[in-house]
Amino acid sequence: MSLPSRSPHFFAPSVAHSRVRFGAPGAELDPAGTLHVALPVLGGPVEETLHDEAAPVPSGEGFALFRARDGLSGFAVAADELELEAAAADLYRRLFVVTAGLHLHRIWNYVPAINAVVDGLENYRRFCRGRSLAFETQFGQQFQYRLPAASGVGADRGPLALAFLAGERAPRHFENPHQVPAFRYPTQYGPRPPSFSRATLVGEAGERQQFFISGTAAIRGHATIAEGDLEGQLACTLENLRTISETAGKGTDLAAGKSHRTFKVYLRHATDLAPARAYLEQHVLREADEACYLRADLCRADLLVEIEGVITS
Ligand code: 3EB
Repeated sequence: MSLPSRSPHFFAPSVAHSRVRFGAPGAELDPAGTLHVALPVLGGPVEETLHDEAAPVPSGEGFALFRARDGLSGFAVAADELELEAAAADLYRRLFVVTAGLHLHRIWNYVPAINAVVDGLENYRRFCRGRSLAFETQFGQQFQYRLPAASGVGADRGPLALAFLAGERAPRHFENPHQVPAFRYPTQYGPRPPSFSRATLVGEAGERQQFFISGTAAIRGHATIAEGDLEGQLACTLENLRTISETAGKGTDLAAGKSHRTFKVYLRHATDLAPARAYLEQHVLREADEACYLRADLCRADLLVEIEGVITS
């Protein structure tokens, strides 16, 4: 296995950062190495760094790619005119080209008009069908075992955009025993299920580990819990975060005190910021943690909040 061919830039002294920047008017790649996405920032940092000592790598697939010591990061934005299912299938096909020979570690999906229904099918479900078929085409029937942690959230403006981390290290993927794996959700949630695992762990015990927790919400089995009740959804989401952390060997305290932790909190209603922040500061966040609050529509119309984490130890 090897990273994509070394570019002439690889040894250049200029060091790039690959980042996602929130609060933009629409999805856009800028040549300096930033993916801009249209999620309003409610609180916390406006940017998320994927790699901060990276070298740009040329890509023939419309991806901005960055090679760093521990892997490859990159972004792409779909063509504006593509229907969402076709856009998802095309973005993922290109993703598999640029990450050939590597393992996918983490994916973020930014889906415009995520809850809009187009020709009788919700956009998120269209996106899921395109993504799932692309994974199956690439990896065959067993593709479920290769799905990395992901988030799939709404953006106020498109086009569809994606950010990823990949690398040579083989990841381990985890499921939450209290949740049906998303890749096995029944068809009441859409014709093809979402394609992600609940968490992905990269690195062996005793060495540097990155623990990626997917977007996590108030879902038990496959049902949404505490409809219309922010505090009830926060409590269920937090239990799910603790369970997936325990399942991956990181403890129910989400490795508090032993790790660098960053959380992103997606809120459907900007007016939920104050109560959500107060709840999380009381129940999970520590002084040393980074937390970013973003306004986003979520993949089920009845979800008010979704939380993801990156825990590095
Ligand atoms: C859920 O548990 C909530 O479509 O990539 C969370 C994380 C969710 C990732 C995705 C969707 C995605 O089903 C939604």
